[in-house]
Amino acid sequence: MRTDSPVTISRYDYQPYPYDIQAVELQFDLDSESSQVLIRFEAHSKGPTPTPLILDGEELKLLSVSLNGVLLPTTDFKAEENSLTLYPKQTKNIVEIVSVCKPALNTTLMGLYVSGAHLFTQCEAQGFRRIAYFPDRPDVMATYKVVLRAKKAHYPILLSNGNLLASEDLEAGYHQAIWEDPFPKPSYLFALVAGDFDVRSKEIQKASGAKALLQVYSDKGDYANTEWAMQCLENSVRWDEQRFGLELDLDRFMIVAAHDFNMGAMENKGLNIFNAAYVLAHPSTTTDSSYQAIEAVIGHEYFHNWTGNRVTCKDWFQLSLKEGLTVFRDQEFSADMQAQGLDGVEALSARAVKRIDDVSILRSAQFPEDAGPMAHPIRPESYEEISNFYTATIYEKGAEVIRMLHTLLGEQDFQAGMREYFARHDGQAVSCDDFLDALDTIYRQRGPEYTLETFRRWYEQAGTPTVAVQLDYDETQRSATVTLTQRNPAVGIETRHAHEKPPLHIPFRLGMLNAQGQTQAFSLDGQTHTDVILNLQQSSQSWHLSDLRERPVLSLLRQFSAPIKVEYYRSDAELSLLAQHDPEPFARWEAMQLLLTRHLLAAEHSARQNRPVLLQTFLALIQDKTLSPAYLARILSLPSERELLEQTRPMNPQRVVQAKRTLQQDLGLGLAPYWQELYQYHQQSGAYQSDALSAGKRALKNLALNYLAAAGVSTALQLALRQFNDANNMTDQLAALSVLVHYAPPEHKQAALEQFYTQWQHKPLVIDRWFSLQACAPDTDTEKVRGLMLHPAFTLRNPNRARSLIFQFCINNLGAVHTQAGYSFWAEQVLALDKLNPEIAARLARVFDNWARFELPIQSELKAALEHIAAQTQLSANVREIILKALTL
Ligand code: B3K
Ligand code: ZN
Repeated sequence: MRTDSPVTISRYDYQPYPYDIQAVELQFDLDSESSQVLIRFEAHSKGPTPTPLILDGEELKLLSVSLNGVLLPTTDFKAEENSLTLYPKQTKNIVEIVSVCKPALNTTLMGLYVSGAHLFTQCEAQGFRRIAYFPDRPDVMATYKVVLRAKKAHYPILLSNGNLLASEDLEAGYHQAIWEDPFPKPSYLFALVAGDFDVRSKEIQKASGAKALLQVYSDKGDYANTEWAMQCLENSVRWDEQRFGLELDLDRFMIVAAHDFNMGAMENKGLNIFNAAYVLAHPSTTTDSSYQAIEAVIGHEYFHNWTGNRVTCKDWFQLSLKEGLTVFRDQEFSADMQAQGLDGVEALSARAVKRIDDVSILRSAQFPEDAGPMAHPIRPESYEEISNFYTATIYEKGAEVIRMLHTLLGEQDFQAGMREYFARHDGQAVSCDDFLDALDTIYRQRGPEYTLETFRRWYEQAGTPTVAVQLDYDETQRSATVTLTQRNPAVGIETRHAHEKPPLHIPFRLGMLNAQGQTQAFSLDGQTHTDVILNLQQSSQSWHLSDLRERPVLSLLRQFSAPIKVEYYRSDAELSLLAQHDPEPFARWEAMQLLLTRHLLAAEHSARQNRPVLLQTFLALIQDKTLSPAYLARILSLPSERELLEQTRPMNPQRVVQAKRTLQQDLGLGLAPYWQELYQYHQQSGAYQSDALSAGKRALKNLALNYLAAAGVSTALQLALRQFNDANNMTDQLAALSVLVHYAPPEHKQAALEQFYTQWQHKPLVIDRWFSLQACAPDTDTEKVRGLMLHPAFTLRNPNRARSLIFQFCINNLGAVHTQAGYSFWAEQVLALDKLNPEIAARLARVFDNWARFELPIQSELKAALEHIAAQTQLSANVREIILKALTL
């Protein structure tokens, strides 16, 4: 906990570290109460005269410092709260430091900490300094040799990065393992694990023919729940070989599941540590969306082995270099896995489902961030606390930027650019510019007008651009002019010196339909197209399209070709036509979303009058036999409350909640027989299958059940109860419980919740879902949440549990959290969490970033809650940065 004044770190202050650090050796005497760590490394001054050698260290007890074999008296070094400075006299030095840390007292889950009966580490971004004194920055890369010693009875398995060199028993019940990682790495990729685990192992043959050992470690008794993780890991290895030509560079690759973990997972070299929620899977306990999330996260961490580990970041401002690129890679991996074995329209539709899911996340998490006080470019200019910058912008918008590069270059040239990037920078710590330079070299080979110079602005500019579309159709000439005009207004802190920013390079994919909804070809620059990418690079540009048989219906921003907002007025009839016929499945879904959003946000009276067009469009979609169940489930779902809220001005949560409830009810009632039919038709018998087709059927069936229940159809609750009791998988059981929690009378709801708890009380990941469902229930208020916090299964110390109850309530229960009591509860929990785990507390602190855009009195009530937090004297740097930035605006 820090109370000193905030320090802003600027991208322009970068200085290379004055020493080359080589050959790090670590010796750990592990114990949960107190672990002793010896670190030894060579430090060679880069300049001819040695400068002070400044090392980072946090919450460490320093025992001894030696320089070149000489134990230093305390007068010969400077030990401060967060650093240790040595004063070498020669350019080549050997440093040896012994310190102690306290894993059991470490509730931050950064550095070395205890989870259950195990010890884990988390070092990214700045956790290594909580383990040993060292230059804890990503551009200091070294090889590591690690000796782990511990009581064998407590910690029979001892793991670290790289290859196991030796393991042996020692005296008095102790044992040791020696690991060596041959690849130079920054300290943030260091990891160790100690404990007793079940291990699933599989030997595979790499593309080159060499063998590698894949392993998944889990708590004792969880062996049966790691089959899916192993399959995903093997698929990841294969996919990276086949699509990117990148092979696993190690003989051994390990994944370990931890129940206490701050985020999803961590890509430590050869020893990935995972939140158990992204490893453990079993049909009876894991939903379809979790199966897919596990696949995505396992892929993501594995893909970091090249994009992040082999080539890493020069400084933390370059975080999107590894994160945006790796999210793009995991998104493509998941899309390829979902489309596996399909071709043509079916493959397109499967990929579109993944794209829809990704864009929905972008819109509900990143768009608001980009319009609020934390708005930052994908390469930020400054930060106070780096862990606050693991944001949707760095990850999700970063991935969109890479996707645009992929669109501009095409798969073949994009891969050539990747090869160029690795040829230039393998083994280095580099910048986003270095990445762009490699791709630009390939792109420029096409001709003088092909350059990424304008495109680079995506790395400098925050904010979601808006592109207005204008269509001028000339009936006599059978031609049209399409004009795109972009706006990049000031956002966040920029609004203080309001200025419009320069235009970006926006690849805008466009297609055309005729009035019957058939594809309409057109000519552009002498060539015939059915689909084209317009390269918008100026504030406003026009394209002249000819050979049009009739007035076109525009299909805009196909595949969501850029992370922007489109402005273009269309009638309900035109949106309905696109929703029924657009051959590009993303734009088709988008048209339906626009139509639904318009109805949801319209005044209730006019919205209800216009219901027929919605009902007719839904009906046409339900009866369209070419659509896959997964796609149908997406296109028939309403936009999330959070996405809708973003579109109300000023933001009005109660209106959104009410509008969604009413529309669900109307669609439920208006199409009841069809929902009933869909529900019956997509029942599956036999053993659970996690594949995309089976998951799609479950999603559609459960959506139908939800509509029936929302409409108050008498049989819906009986169907839900039967499904709840008979389900052979967690997707169906949880969907049924959700229906009961939302729509059943209180006594039935309570009975179902109790039954579920009794059934799953020994499965923490399922109990997280039990808390979440209740956190989001319409009749839950702060008193109910406080009651649940007293439940013996609740603890604030476990991030998954805190997220399942407190975060879910504050983020997703819009009806209940937007009350005076809700805001006080939120502020109270931010402060309580801040005492334990500042990184997690700062995440909760961000929930009301956009307080100033709410209607009154919400706005002033939220401001008061923020001010209450700001007034505390003992805030962490993490929470303080978030709250003060929110209040500055
Ligand atoms: N690189 C880690 C994130 C670390 C966050 C630290 N506060 C997980 C990932 O993106 O793969
Ligand atoms: Zn990552």
